[in-house]
Amino acid sequence: MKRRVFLSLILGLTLVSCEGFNLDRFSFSSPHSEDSSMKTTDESTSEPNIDSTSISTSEEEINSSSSNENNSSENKESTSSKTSSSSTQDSSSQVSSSAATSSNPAGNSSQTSTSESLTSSVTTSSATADYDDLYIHFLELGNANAGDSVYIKAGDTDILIDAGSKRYSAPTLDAYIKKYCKDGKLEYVIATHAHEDHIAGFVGDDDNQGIFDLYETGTIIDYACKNTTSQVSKDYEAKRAKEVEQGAVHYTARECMEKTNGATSTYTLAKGITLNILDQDYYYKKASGENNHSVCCLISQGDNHFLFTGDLEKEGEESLVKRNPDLPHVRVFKGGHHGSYTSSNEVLLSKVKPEVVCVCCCAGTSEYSPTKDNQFPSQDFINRVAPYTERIYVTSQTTGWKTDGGSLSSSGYTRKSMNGDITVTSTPTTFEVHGSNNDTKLKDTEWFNTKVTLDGVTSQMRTWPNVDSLYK
Ligand SMILES: [Ca+2]
Ligand SMILES: [Zn+2]
Repeated sequence: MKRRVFLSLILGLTLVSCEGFNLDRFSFSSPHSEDSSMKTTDESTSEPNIDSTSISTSEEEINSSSSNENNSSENKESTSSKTSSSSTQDSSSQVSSSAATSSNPAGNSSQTSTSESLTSSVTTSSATADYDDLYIHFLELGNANAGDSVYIKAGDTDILIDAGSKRYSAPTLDAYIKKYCKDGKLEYVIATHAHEDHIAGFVGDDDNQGIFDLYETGTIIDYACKNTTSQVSKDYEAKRAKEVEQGAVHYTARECMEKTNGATSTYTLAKGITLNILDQDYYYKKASGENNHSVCCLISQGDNHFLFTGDLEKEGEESLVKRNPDLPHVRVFKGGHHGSYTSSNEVLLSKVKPEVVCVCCCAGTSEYSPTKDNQFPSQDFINRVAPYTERIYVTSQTTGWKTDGGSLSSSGYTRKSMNGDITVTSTPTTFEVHGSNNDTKLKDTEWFNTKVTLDGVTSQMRTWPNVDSLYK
């Protein structure tokens, strides 16, 4: 018993330490820093176009909520929005341009393993019969805000990594997920960190039931530490506790690594398909914000590995690489932190050499930053990814920009699909990536190539660096 008391004390101290940090929400080094504190544009309908009424509403909201972290105004706006997603699990037949690779040219999948957690995922391919089907869907969220939600179908198992971007995103997520999840149960849920744009959809609001209301959940894995005291994070944790009361099990990423309270780091999702929770430093110590607390994981099927790091930033990526020396080459990497310059650093990219990078964001949204250079996906992110792959895909984009001196105007633009809902179809040795809207690479999209004039200087939104990409 003494040991238990001691452990409780240690745990308590750890939690206090994690809770005690003050987040600088407006720090420019972390443009996507917190919740809806810089919220600008909301959409009230499922239509991509924002009418002038909703724009003026959101302008008012900007002024009133700019320093309101716990914001009660966390948008209770009702929406019946459903995305116009047309993608289905058979959608691979719709599109032809994306490559299906059958080799592993940059692969380093036969590393000597020092990390137990990855050992089981580093396999060589064998007969397809040994594997269930695997589909990974990067979801478009139905609004012009950055946020993550990745729905995965592995055999009969349903996995959801994050439920962004707003509370009112929940109906959009539900409309998509229920097309594939036929038993009403998400066997695995991962909430990477405590930011609104990753957890709000689990919660919902008075007008929109959240994912936790709509689905039974099996195993919930989430962040070991948080700094924020935001209402949405409290609401998330309260609803998570309710799920546990109703039979779900909950583990923090730290418990997964330490294999305590029944947790483990490797989960078999379906035949030949595993989920590995990846270790990193900020499961154990406080970070200067939520992002570095992100739960990181690898999903593997034969030679195919898929990496998800939430909003992990540079220090976290460095620790991830250090703690996972056998991190394999990955087919697809979810672009870190919505394509922010803070993430997808060379230290990680050089290790995993992604063939495809999928970015969950609304390209160009001024939600977190009014300046062109800092909007997602950032030029720095593009410059760093380009040597590895031209195949960067982004869910949504903004169009119709107005300028305001040196900045893009925070209102007046509209959202439309870029690639749309992006679906990865994996077999043990091949994979395909297709968007529900199109398969256009980021560098060829409308947003990327749009010219804007800021402070008298005209330039494209983004430029593609003069490099020879490993993957075209
Ligand atoms: Ca299920
Ligand atoms: Zn985020």
